[in-house]
Amino acid sequence: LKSFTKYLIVFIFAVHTANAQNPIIKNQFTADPTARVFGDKVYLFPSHDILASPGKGREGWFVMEDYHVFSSDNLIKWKDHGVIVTQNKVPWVKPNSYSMWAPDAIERNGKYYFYFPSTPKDTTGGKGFNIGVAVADKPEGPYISQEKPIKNVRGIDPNVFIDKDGQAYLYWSGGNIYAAKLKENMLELDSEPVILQNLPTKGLKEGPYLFERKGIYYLTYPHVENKIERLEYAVGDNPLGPFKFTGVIMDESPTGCWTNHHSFLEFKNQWYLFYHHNDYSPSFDKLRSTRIDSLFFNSDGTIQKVIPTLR
Ligand code: FUB
Repeated sequence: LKSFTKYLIVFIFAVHTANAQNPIIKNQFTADPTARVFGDKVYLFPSHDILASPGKGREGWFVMEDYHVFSSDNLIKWKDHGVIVTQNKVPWVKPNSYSMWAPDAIERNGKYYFYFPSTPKDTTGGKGFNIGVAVADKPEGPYISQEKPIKNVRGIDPNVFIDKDGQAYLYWSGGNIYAAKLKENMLELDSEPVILQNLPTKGLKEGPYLFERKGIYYLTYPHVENKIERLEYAVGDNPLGPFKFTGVIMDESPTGCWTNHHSFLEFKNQWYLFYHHNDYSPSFDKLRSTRIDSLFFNSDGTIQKVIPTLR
């Protein structure tokens, strides 16, 4: 009986530990996760949900003032390197606008480029969001923000991709999914923005993420048909498409978190899907937490649907 009890305790702990891995950051809310491998570690660049309070953001809406970066060498233990960019220190961001939405980051020639959307002080180009860049010599910073946002880009949710030939692309959303080439300096567009074609004509509000595997370019995005986002993908044979709708990566949350925002990562020969859910805030879906699940491809390159383990 004694050894059975011991076995039971070990079993319960093992099950608890396995389940306890999601959400992965437990001491603060983290949404819109982009993860990148830099050196031998994974760096996580999420956005940072906080609760509105008097004078701080809009009640019932997204409230986000800064970004942290986290790193891990095993995807289980994460180190918080602290705040890397904060709204009131970015020259072009409207002070106290609490709209530091979904970011992305990439390395080029030994520099780290952090892309983030926010609402600008200067609204002569119209209302809405711009996308800015902050640059660092190390993934954990310090990051120095550019004086102005990227010219000719209006919208949210930047995603950056560097192709095998060295050409970099910026993707973002604003009703449709847009893309343009980036110059070698990673700070300016090198082509006119285009709307990516053959995608759903409605419900493509945000969160594009493009990656390449074995010559297939995967354009992945949340698609909302009935209030809650479903992760889908389309494939093409070059970074600007045309793309062909191919399938669903993750169904709508059954527990009602409206947004889902994701990125893909290959680390130590395994692919992962990073995404978010409101695990720690079941009754308010704008306080979200980062989750990870393993992801598998079929031999024809199609993606197997990821079933999250939601409570
Ligand atoms: O986090 C704020 C917004 O919600 C993001 O920019 C979208 O992708 C959605 O997750």
